[in-house]
Amino acid sequence: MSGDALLDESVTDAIRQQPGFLLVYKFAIEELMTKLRILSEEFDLTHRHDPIEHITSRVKRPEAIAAKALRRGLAADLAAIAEGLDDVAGVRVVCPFVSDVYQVADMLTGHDDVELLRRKDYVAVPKDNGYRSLHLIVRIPVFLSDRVERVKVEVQLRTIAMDFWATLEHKLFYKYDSQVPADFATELTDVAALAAQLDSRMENLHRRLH
Ligand code: 0O2
Repeated sequence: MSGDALLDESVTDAIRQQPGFLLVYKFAIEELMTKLRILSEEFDLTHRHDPIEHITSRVKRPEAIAAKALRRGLAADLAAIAEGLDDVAGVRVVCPFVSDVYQVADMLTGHDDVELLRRKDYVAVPKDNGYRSLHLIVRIPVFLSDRVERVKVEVQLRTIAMDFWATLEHKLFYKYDSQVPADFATELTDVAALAAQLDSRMENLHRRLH
């Protein structure tokens, strides 16, 4: 067995032997989801517009954590992984309009107990392949029976059009092992530009009504 495979296996074993490691990420997700649901319902009541279409979440699988830790050259221990990986817990917020993406991000990071560690705005500056989303790395306290743990969560905020593109691109190519053929890549980037146009036209309609 290669050194990499051994390292991979020792990380997945360590995670499995300590179920509490992933549990705090699950709790952090639950807290964030509650915050987002409250924002969604309250904003809808007061502004007659719900800025959240739907929310999904996931805790990364032990195998995927091990693979990313290996790619990042992290030590094969859980403390190094908790420190070095930002997306063990992930929440994806899909919004109707681009303005909602920023509004939800501002409302969430305005909470006293939500610490913003990093903000990557791939809406303002899309990735070369056309990927657009607003990424926040936040840290929130999880109150356990004997201690408080401050847990990192990656929050991805995007519109329905951005989600459509990213979901299908992920299925087609993201993490594609071979080189993506150039004409396919160009086609996908063109489609991303179309999705951006749709967002901008729908945003205009939304502004005219609100
Ligand atoms: P998965 O399978 O979705 O979990 P960095 O923190 O900047 O060193 P990292 O962690 O790659 O590097 O951060 P980045 O660029 O913010 O990407 C984090 C996540 O955003 C990815 O998680 C994807 O979910 C999503 N993402 C980023 N780029 C793309 C893209 O081009 N296409 C699609 N469909 N999704 C993208 P993972 O763990 O890479 O993947």
